Amino acid sequence: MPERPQPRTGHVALAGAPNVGKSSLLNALVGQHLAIVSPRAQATRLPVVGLLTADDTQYVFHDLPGLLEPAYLMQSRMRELALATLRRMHVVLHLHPSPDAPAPPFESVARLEQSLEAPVLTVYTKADLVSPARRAELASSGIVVSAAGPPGLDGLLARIRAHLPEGEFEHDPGDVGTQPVRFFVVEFLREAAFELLEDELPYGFTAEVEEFREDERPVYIRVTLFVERESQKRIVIGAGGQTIKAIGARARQRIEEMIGAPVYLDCWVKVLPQWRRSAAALTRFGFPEAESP
Ligand SMILES: Nc1nc2c(ncn2[C@@H]2O[C@H](COP(=O)(O)OP(=O)(O)OP(=O)(O)O)[C@@H](O)[C@H]2O)c(=O)[nH]1
Ligand SMILES: [Mg+2]
Repeated sequence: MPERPQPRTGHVALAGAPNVGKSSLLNALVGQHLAIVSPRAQATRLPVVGLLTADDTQYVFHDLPGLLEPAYLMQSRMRELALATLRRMHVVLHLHPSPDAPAPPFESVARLEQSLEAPVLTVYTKADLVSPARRAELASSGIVVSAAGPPGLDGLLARIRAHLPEGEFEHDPGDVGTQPVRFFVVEFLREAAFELLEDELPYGFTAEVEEFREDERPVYIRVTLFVERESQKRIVIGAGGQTIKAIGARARQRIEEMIGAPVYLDCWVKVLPQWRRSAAALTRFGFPEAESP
């Protein structure tokens, strides 16, 4: 009898510049809308973990915030978190949009001082936006994918799998995410803010779960939405409360899909000036302080 192959389990980063399609690819890989997506850059602030267990292989994907030159404290913490995650991966996928190929070296995109131990695979995203001939050309220097349909993701998975170590699964094969529902409540509110608020507003927007009563039906979730200025608070509330109602309704729908139960989402808005530049506020909102080297 041939021996059963050992299971493989490994950690895989989806990394690259902002807006290249990292979160969309994560969602396509795990088959669920876990990570928020927006046509506007810098939607992802904190890594989102997505799991795919296929036969004897468990892929633990880490969707990272886009790598950029930080302009203020929140962006510094986003970058530190992304770099710390990159250093513990088995494989790093460097995502770059097919229409903007070729991809620059990952070291220059990430401005790494030391190269990574893990292999870096170039992945050309948004392949549906280029011609079949161009896709064939790009396939000689990278893995060509689209989150919007074919080309399929099986080729990508096969390429990743070859680099994953043998080892037991770390998570239940049926699991898709690892982070608490509270994390996704904030994310889905932020996604609704990207969809419904204009200009700079979504960038100064975040939320915090104050109360979560999951044994009740509907599940009761009370959140505070934070903005940086009084004028923004008025916009978020909207005439007669219509904007905050719309934001809450969109987020609630996503939360209900995730937990499979009806939800009552109770939203309140507060002003927290300059929270993106405040160490205390950022720590409170889940952006860890960098570990000292
Ligand atoms: N046509 C097409 N559009 C895509 C594809 N993947 C992503 N997009 C679009 O590209 C935009 C950015 O996608 P995201 O997945 O949010 O990109 P990201 O790299 O996670 O962005 P940040 O988190 O902001 O760094 C969105 O408008 C997506 O709908 C794709 O395969 N094809
Ligand atoms: Mg993203």
